[in-house]
Amino acid sequence: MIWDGPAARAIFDLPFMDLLYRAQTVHRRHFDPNRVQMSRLLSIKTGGCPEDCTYCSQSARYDSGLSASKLMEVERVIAEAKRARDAGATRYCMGAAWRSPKPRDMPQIVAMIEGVKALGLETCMTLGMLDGDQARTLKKAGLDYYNHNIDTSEAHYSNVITTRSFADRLDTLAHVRDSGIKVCSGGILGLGEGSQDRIDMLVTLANLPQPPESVPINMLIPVEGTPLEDAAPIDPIEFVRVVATARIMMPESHVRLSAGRTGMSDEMQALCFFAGANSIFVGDTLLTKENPDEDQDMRLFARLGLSPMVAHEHAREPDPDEARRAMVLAADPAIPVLR
Ligand code: SAM
Ligand code: DTB
Ligand code: SF4
Repeated sequence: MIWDGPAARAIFDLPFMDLLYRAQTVHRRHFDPNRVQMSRLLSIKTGGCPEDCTYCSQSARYDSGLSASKLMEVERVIAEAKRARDAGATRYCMGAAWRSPKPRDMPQIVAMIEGVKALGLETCMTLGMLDGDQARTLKKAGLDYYNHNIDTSEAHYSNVITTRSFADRLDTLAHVRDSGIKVCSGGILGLGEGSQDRIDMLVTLANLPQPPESVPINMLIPVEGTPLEDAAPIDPIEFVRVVATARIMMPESHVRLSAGRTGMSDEMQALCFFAGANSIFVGDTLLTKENPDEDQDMRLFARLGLSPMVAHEHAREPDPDEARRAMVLAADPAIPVLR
């Protein structure tokens, strides 16, 4: 199913109530609306990154006050993962502040994947750009997911990052997909982009040869010392519109409410879950920045009657006509409801 820009725009621009109703309707066709998948993050290599991503605390080009560290010992990663598993995590995501992994780092990375997998956890990594050989090596080690965000639209990309191109990102996503690793790819809202950039980003993701299994929607965490430290915050209603549009355009993907939840009210998060977000990061630290602590998340879940998704729980039976139906209806704003 190929999405075109005008069809995506028509969905995004629906009256808010119609948009949310449609998103929730699509969501219920594929997922249990009261379950949310939970992943835990660990920074296995922090800071000192050569890339110039203007939002990032870990770029060596900006003084965010972060001190750089070396790649973590395998034993320590496994011990942290075990703690996370014992506390209920089902997927473990490991992130490194690299442009791409160096050949000398690969054996250590492979050992981490094997060790974390042996604990019975799903594994996810985000290590920057990969070539085909690297992707195959990670797959062979047992990696389940690879996170690699396109971050924003192609048009806005060079305003945010100049040390690599949008096409480089798509190349890595193709290597990951071809290797058989599941794809996690999304972006950040609040990078000075306009609503058309947000829609274009979703069109790119939805039109990949196969949409990502997981689509993180991050809200910029403004980091002091980076060029985006004073970026204007995104309107929460606009944020929810993006989540709802992502849900309608990628009905079988997990839409992940990622960075920035400490800057969201419970009500905003509830609207995001209603709009179809069904995955979060748990634990009080993301890679370097804050995240709500687990008590806070458990209180929110209790208030909303949400419960954690168990490992390997997937979308309901695929419905090949879903996206087509949404697109046809989007072209006719006189029809407010999906039937
Ligand atoms: N270095 C690797 C890369 O960029 O692909 C992996 C780690 S990187 C920190 C992972 C993702 O975190 C980025 O692609 C970006 O979308 C997100 N991110 C980084 N800093 C952020 C911030 N301040 N606010 C929101 N999201 C952020
Ligand atoms: C993603 O999209 N968000 C996560 C994960 N993928 C690796 C990272 C968020 C990082 C937030 C900023 C920080 O902690 O430094
Ligand atoms: Fe490096 Fe990733 Fe941060 Fe960009 S987002 S500076 S590549 S760690």
